[in-house]
Amino acid sequence: MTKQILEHAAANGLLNRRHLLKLGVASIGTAVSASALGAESSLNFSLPSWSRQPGANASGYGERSPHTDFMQRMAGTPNPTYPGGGASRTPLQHLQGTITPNSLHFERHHAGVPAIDPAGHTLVINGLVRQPLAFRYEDLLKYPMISRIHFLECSGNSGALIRGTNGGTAQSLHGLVSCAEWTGIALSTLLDEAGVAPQAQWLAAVGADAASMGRSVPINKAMDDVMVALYQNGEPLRPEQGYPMRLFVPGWEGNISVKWLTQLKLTREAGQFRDETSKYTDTQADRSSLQFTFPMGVKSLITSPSGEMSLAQQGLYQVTGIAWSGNGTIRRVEVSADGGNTWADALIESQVHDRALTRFRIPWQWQGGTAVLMSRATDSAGNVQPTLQSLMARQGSINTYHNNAMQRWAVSQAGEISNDYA
Ligand SMILES: Nc1nc2c(c(=O)[nH]1)N[C@H]1C(S)=C(S)[C@@H](COP(=O)(O)O)O[C@H]1N2
Ligand SMILES: [Mo]
Repeated sequence: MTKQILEHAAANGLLNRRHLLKLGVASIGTAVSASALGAESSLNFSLPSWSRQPGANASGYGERSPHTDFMQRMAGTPNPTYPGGGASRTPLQHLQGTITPNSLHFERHHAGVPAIDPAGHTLVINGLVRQPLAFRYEDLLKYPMISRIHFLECSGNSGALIRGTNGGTAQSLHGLVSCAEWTGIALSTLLDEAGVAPQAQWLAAVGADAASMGRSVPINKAMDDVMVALYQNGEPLRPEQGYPMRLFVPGWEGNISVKWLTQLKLTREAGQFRDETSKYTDTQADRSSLQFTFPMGVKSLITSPSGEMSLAQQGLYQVTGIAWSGNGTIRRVEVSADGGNTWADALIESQVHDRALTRFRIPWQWQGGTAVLMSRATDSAGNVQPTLQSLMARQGSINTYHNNAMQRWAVSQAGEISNDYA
């Protein structure tokens, strides 16, 4: 056994599938031997309290176990000069799989969450169309719907790394990404009904929140795979995610998926909204700005072990994380435990969906020394996740949007894990 453990797939303890199978789960579980369950101790075996009486009754709407209440979104402190403005972040380090529970989906609001009564909400399609249309929520429910599993990521996610932040967790540094099954109406269905005029090149999407947040979507994308989403993981959208309806623009920066959607206006030119001029533009080192950087780059992140966790003892750990790309599926994730000197292929352990979170895992034998854990994803278009240095060499340090660089997690001699800003 020891011999196999030491035959590493890469330097510093990463193990491949063969080693994993040989190690088995016996090395983690508490061994239960015949002697431990001898005649006397089995007589003393007592039922836990929850097994001795009936539990709670069935309920109308489920609650999680109180033992998991520590899994919370991390919301910033409210700012009186920016009422309702802010974000909350998904606790990536506590989650497994690829779907974010609705209650833990990240939030980004520019003027808080409007309390919309669907009976009083309207979606209007106007501008360069043959026939302007207005839909009530009830009308939209009658259309055929599609369901797609996609990530949503704010382009400001991970921006702290470019600002040179020390410390932090997977959640505080990278928690502005989540993934859900979105169900709604293909936007092309509604646009075809309105009849898009040939001159229409853009679609201005506006929300019903007090920010009247608007974004411009190129008509080709709008007709391709954009949807008016009504459901999130099978239930109506949460108010935080845009109830009763939002635009959902697969693979593109989160800001363009306009929540509380109330207007779609077809136009010749882009609307030049605040959030595509003064915000969400990528200012380069020479102070020129790139406008409309839409797809989110290929990215991955080790979620466990990760920042501010500690390794209690030497031995086997499951290094696990998420990978995603706005340009297709995840083809490969490599993991390094020595800061990028050597790499081993991680196992892809979830279904691989287009522009969705994908779960990777690789066993790692920590032998007590210092280590730097990092992951590197490659997508189906052949894009490879960059290092932070190469990303900053390319885009400078003024722009903190669209950071898809690799995260380095340093492991100290004592097993403490921290954000290694290097
Ligand atoms: N109407 C409206 N739409 C909006 C926003 C907003 O504040 N108002 N925030 C945007 C931003 S910046 C992001 S990243 C996503 C976040 O979606 P979520 O809160 O469902 O995670 O919604 C976008 N759509
Ligand atoms: Mo965002």
